[in-house]
Amino acid sequence: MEGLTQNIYDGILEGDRGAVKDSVNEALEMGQSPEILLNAMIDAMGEVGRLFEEGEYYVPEMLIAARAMQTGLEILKPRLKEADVKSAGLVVAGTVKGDLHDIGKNLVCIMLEGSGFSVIDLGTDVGPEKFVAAVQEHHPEIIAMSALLTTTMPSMEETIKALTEAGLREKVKVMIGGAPITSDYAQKIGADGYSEDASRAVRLAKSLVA
Ligand code: B1M
Repeated sequence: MEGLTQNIYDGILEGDRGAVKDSVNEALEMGQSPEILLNAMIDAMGEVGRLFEEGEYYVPEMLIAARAMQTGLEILKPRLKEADVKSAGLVVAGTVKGDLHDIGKNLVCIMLEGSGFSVIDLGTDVGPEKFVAAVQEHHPEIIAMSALLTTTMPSMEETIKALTEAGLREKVKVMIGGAPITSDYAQKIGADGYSEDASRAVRLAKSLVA
């Protein structure tokens, strides 16, 4: 059984979706607890994040690792629900209005899910009104906004203003990220936090709900 858990860990590090899928299925068939398998996946993703921060992994390695993890997560999801694993918090995520770049945002969502957060992904081109409606409907702990274009960054500030106008700003934390975003910009528009990559986004989200 330990071998299978190790295979899952190694499969994620190597971005080997087939190995992850087979090992997760086999371990579940043998009665392994989904929580133990999830922990192996989270550990592996933590290691991927560390390797990325140290410059040993680049975006392609991080992406294939993330896809491998997503493959494992899809199999585990229904079992985790059955096992009633407590969520670390609910995040509503989206790429802001006018912006169609979603690779980084997807990576952030996968890393958050892999770390125990529940994520509602609103997709791309998400305007302030959609974020506000999602907060009213789902009551998340965190809104996570991504922007890759300098021209779409202002939509983040508009969303924060729209949350304030709807009386929701105190009820939800706002985190932002994306290539043109800086922590100065986050401060300027009144966001609660900024992170420059997906693994730091997890640390930020954890600190925001602590
Ligand atoms: Co476009 N694009 N693009 N593009 N594109 C950029 C962003 C650009 C920098 C390229 C360039 O000119 N050098 C440039 C923006 C210039 C600027 O505004 N300063 C640009 C442009 C101009 C455009 C178009 C306007 C081009 C055109 O049509 N003339 C157009 C706009 C379309 C639109 O959005 N309305 C456009 C279109 C596209 C494609 C559709 C072809 C494609 C997107 C496909 C997709 O996403 N499904 C695309 C791509 C692929 C890029 C580049 C090459 C790569 C982006 C990417 O996916 N990176 C990009 C150049 C570049 O970044 N080098 C570029 C990999 C990804 C993992 O990184 O998204 O940065 P990233 O996410 C990171 C961090 O930023 C962070 O974590 C992630 C992982 O570590 N992060 C967060 C992201 N979101 C976060 C949220 C968080 C926390 C962290 O908390 C909430």
